[in-house]
Amino acid sequence: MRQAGRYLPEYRALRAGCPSFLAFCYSPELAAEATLQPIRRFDFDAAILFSDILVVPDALGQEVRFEAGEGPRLRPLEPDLEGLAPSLNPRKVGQVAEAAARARALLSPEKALIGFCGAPWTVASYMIGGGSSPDQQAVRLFAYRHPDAFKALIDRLVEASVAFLMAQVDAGVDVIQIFDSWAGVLPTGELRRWCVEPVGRMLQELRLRAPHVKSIVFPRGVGNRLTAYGDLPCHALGLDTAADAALAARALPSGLTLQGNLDPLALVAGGAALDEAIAQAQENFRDRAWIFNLGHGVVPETPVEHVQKLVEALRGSG
Ligand code: 1CP
Repeated sequence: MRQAGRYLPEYRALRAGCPSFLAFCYSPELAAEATLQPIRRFDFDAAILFSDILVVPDALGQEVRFEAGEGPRLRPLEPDLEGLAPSLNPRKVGQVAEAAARARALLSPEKALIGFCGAPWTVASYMIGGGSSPDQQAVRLFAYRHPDAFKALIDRLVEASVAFLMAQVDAGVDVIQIFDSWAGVLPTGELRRWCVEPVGRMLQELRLRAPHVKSIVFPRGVGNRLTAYGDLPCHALGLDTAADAALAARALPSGLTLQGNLDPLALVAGGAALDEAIAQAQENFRDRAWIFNLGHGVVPETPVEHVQKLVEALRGSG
């Protein structure tokens, strides 16, 4: 999850040495090191590549900046997509791929390395809106007012995102995850059109080009529309904190692995609240193939000892 490393003092120390977040993402040495830090400390089963979903607009030539304490800022796109390159900057993609190759070489073989990208809808929401917004009004209005231009942007992002993922696959990632963090703001028809269908196209292409690679889709905030994802050719579906895990476990095809969905704030709180949340998750997913995860990113104020305790509790229950 995003910001997974920020609660770790060793990440903050490494990050302090690099003034720009994007420069950090494009440094193969720093990004590989940040990828491995949580594994060294907690011996997790899988590492997630240190990068960001906004590397894709940046590598397509859109200006992207990360302001401290403010989140990302992008120069908003014109409706004609003027200024956007037809394909990703190969040098930038190469640096991310090199980070993945280094991390894979340093990880022990039994640990999985997860590569990722944002889903076209979520990446487009930052490209059109110019930053983060709780209801994503700008991109939703753009999609209603300029459906042809928006379709062209989504198609460009499908292609660029598959290329970005394939560069990571060729560098050795074992699993890819597609983050659709803003899927939940859309009405159901729009959700199918701008989220489910384009992500489905990406998965089909990846299946053809990298049949050995496993895939996880994380459509945050979709509630009972999770069932719209049941037919996608992915291996696992990530559930967010607010998803009804027990209902999802009953409603989704039994061959689909579920991932999730402990509340990141239960991890901050620790104590009885954390014990209860762990027990509840184990109960909810009892009869399913399940990848334990949080329902969203680790928040920076999470005590490191609580993460240690969580790992011990999960391992202890075997
Ligand atoms: O300086 C810093 O440390 C900035 C914090 C940070 C980090 C650590 C950002 C800024 N991105 C990341 C890395 C990141 N992003 C990872 C690597 C794993 C790790 O954290 O170690 C991953 C998987 C992401 C994915 C990502 N980036 C998502 C999808 C997941 C999610 O959280 O929903 C999204 C939406 C982003 C955009 C982003 N990156 C960073 C910020 C502040 C934002 C905007 C978030 C928002 O709109 O609220």
